[in-house]
Amino acid sequence: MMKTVTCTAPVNIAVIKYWGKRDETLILPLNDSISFTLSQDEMCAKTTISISPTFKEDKFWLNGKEESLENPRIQNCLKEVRRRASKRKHESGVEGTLNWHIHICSKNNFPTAAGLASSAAGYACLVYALGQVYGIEGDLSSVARQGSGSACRSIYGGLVQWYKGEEDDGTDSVAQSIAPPEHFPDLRVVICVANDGRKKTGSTIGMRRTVLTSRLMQYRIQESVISRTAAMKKAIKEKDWSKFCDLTMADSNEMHAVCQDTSPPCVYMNDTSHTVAALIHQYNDVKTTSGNVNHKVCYTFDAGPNACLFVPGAVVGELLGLLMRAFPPSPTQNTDTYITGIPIQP
Ligand code: 2P0
Repeated sequence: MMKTVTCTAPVNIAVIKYWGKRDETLILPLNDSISFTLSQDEMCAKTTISISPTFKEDKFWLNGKEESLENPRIQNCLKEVRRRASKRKHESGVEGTLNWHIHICSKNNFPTAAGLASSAAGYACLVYALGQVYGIEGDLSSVARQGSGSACRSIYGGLVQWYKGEEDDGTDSVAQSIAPPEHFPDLRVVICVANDGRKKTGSTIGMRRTVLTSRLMQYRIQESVISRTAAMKKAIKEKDWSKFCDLTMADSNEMHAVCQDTSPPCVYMNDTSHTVAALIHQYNDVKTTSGNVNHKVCYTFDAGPNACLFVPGAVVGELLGLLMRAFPPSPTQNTDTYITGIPIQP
C-alpha cells in the first residue's frame, strides 16, 4: 500500500523585495513584498512524495542526492501539515496515515542557491505536495512561509502580495493573489545568468546582518518600502507598465543599497550586473512629450548577480539583440544558449 503525489511549483521574482525578518523561527518579514510567479514551463521545482506503511524511515533526496530531513525548516513544514491533517482526520473520522513514513524527492530544473529563488519554488512545491498527500484544504502559504519566506508567494500564480501581518504567531502573514498571470499580457522574463555558482552570503544570513547593522534599513521599512508598495499596487491596478518598471528597478536598487549599507557589506551584484542595469536604463531613456521616461523594460536583482528582466513580447527581440551586441559571443560558445557566458532564457 502506498500513496504518491507529484507536483511542480514555479519560482517567483519579487518586484517589491522581502529583505529582513522580525521573527526568524516563524519567518515573519519586516515589510510586505510583491512578486510575479513565473509560468510552470520554465524554472520550477518538481517534488514527488510517497507515504507507505512499508517504509522503514523518512527519507529526502534533493537533486538526486540524499539529504538529511533533520533540517528544522522542513521539520516545521512537516509538523504543521501533519497538525492540520490530524485535526481534519479527527473531524471527519477518517483513518489517518500520519504514522506512515514519508519519502520526498525534489528537483530543480535551474541552479540551486544561485540567487534564482530556488528555495521559494522548492518549499512551495514541498508544502503543496504534502497538502495533497495528507488531504489538506485551505491556504498553505503560511506553511510554505515557514520553509522559506519567499516560498509563500509561489503558492499562487500571477502577481502576489505577501502581507507581513501584525500578529506575533504569524497567522496573518500570508500570500494572496493580486492579479492573474495575464494581467500584463505577453510579458516575458529574460534571466541573464552572470554567474550560476552558489552565492557568497545566503539570504537568511545577509538579512539578519542587515537588520542588525543597517541604518538605511530603518528608512526602508519605516517609510520608503511602505509608500512604494502602495504605489506598486496602484500601478498594477491601473496597468501602468512604465510605473511598474520604474518602481521595480527602484526597489531592487534600494534592497542592494541596504545590503551595501550592511556591516560587513553583502555584495551580490557584480560588474556584469551593473552593466546590464546601465544598458536597461539606456534602452528606456526615451522621453515622452511630457518629459518623463517611458520605461519599456525593467531589471531586478535578488541575492545574486543574475539580472531578471521583465520584457513585453513586442520588444524582446530588440532587447536580446542589444544584449548580444553588448556581450558578443566568443567563438567557442553555443550562441543558442550563451551570450558571452550569459545564458539567456526567454
Ligand atoms: C525576495 N529574496 O523578495 C527577496 C529578494 C532575495 C532577495 O526572498 O530566510 O530565501 O528562507 O526566508 O526566502 C530570499 O529569501 O529567505 C528572498 P528565508 P528567502 O524574493
